[in-house]
Amino acid sequence: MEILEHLNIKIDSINNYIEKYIVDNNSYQTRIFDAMKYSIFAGGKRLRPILILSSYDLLGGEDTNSIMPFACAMEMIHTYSLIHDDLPAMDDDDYRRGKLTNHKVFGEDMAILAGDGLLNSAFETMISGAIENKNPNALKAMKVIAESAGVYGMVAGQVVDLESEHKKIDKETLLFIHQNKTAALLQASLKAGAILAGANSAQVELMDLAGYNLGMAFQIQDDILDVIGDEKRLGKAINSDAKNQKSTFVSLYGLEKSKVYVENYSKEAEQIFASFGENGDFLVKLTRHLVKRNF
Ligand code: GRG
Repeated sequence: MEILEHLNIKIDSINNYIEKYIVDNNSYQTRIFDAMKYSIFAGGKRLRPILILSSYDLLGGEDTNSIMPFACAMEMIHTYSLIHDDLPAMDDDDYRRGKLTNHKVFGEDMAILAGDGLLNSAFETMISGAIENKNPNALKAMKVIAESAGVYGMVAGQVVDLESEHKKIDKETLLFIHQNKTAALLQASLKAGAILAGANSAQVELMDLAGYNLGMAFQIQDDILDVIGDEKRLGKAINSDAKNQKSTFVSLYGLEKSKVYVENYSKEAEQIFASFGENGDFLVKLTRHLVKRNF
């Protein structure tokens, strides 16, 4: 099966589960459900849930449906972060996933709450999943996911990213931002999938390293696309980093050197996935697909 066909099957299945987990109880707060659903069903590659499912498969997990709460929770966390990142107080963007940003449609107050709602729903979904499915490793996986999104992970990356606007920063600071803002959720996805499959600590460490390398390649490609990408394909404005005077790999090293960094980081990830033999094929192809993307 071609990678795109494979990905579309996974995306459909993830979307069906997200529908089940975000349920409007038709009470007074209906608008929050409209706002949450607007952004989570606005498209998106569903990369983080796909990574959880794929690493679970890779490490011998046998009941994919039972880990859907964790996969979908990761997408809820990611979508919350996009809604908040687009707010006027942060990056102040008008388009995301090809549609007006959440605050443009629902107002800033509701967009903040939609993000809060999605973040909380992620934990409600995982806890319900853990109780229902009795996976002995569920708590461990939730800890990894929670840490990746918090003040030792994505929030930390966002803090330093915001503080670094209008400044020239050094490579170490840029690596800190990229690792925490972007790679942390990818690392956590691959680790959580492995943990839920009952992998041993050496295998979980390998997933961590692969996630770091994939995450860095993914973010540097994002930096590149912010300069040379096509707005229609990306579903958002380009030159956003320049507008906010952010340092990126492209501003620090130029386009050509940035492309070499993407290639080197992605090769590291691919080698780790390939070390699992044929079972690693999907993740090798996914890595290639992501770093060659123009969307
Ligand atoms: C608000 C705490 C907080 C964090 C925000 C996600 C984020 C951190 C900022 C968004 C801007 C950005 C460039 C983030 C880096 C990660 C990234 C490339 C996000 C876009 O992810 P994709 O390409 O998006 O997977 P889709 O729409 O496909 O899900």
